[in-house]
Amino acid sequence: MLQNKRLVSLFCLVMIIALALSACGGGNNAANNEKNKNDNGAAENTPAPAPPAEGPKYNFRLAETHPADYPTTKGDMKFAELVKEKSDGRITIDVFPSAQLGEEKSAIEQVQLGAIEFTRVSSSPLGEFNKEFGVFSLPYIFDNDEHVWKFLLGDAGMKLLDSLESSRLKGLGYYTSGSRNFYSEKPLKSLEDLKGLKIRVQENQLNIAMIDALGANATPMPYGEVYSALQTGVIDGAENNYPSYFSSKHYEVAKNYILDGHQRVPEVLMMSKTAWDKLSPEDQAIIKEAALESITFQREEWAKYEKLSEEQVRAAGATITEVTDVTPWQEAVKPVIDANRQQYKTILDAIDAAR
Ligand code: BDP
Repeated sequence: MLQNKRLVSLFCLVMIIALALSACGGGNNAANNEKNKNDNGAAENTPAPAPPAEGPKYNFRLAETHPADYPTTKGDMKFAELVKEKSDGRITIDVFPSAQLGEEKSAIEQVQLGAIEFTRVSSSPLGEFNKEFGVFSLPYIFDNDEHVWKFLLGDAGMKLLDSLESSRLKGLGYYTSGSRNFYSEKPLKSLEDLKGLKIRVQENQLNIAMIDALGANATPMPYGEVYSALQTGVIDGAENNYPSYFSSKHYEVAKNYILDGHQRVPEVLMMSKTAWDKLSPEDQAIIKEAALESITFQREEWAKYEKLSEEQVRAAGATITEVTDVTPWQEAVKPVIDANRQQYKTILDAIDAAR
């Protein structure tokens, strides 16, 4: 009797250990969980369809600030589509537009922690997490879009993207964002008109210095709060490119737009370094390739939407002022460039060389 009891206990112990071992082996990442589900599913419902491809399955999330029809979101979706195609359906990425997963600063933090796997953000808030990216907040450093892209796609631009690794982020590619201009409900015909206005800026210290140098007062705040801040008079104005000015409807509450083109701040598509490190080299290559391939599509979408935005805001009655001579603006912000030249010397030299 005693002997039997001992045997039963021993059997139970062996079973518990076996169960514990199998749980450890299969449960340490989402991909394995997913794989186990399929294995179980296949055993229950025979005949099972053949799995689409060998290798682990992943379902990732991508945080995006803009709405679904905005060119960056379209770029994200193209990227997701290419990843799915290249992985034969093994890797899927769900794009969450309209800041559903949080405003950009919070999205970056969540991606650093690995709570969200991907995000597309502006270089400006990114500059608070990785100093190098602050360079894009320096005003008037690029001549035009061609100049920006010559730099971004060159060695220095790609090295800059790689530098994100030190901030627990994996830079995948850049998207375009045109040039940024000031707007206000108050008349904006010249640099003089900007004096004393309270202007919302992206959350980056260099923007505050730039606004000070232009004689206005900077109010950093998340993008999603700008419309009501303009409406209630908490701020007098803001600054952004045509597509954002249009899609955010800021033109409804700030109808004067002055085309000084002070910044060209690239958009960055990136992944959590933690999530990246868990991928096989083959899957990493799929993600990197898809990101780079989606750039051309995003730039084409941008060109169309930029044109449409300009037409729409003009049709809605916005007053657009061209700046024929940008020299006084550039002179006003020169102290900001001078104060930061040393810190950004290598990148600024590369930007100059791409001219
Ligand atoms: C837009 C960028 C977006 C930023 C926004 C801003 O595409 O990522 O959040 O500007 O001003 O141009 O915060």
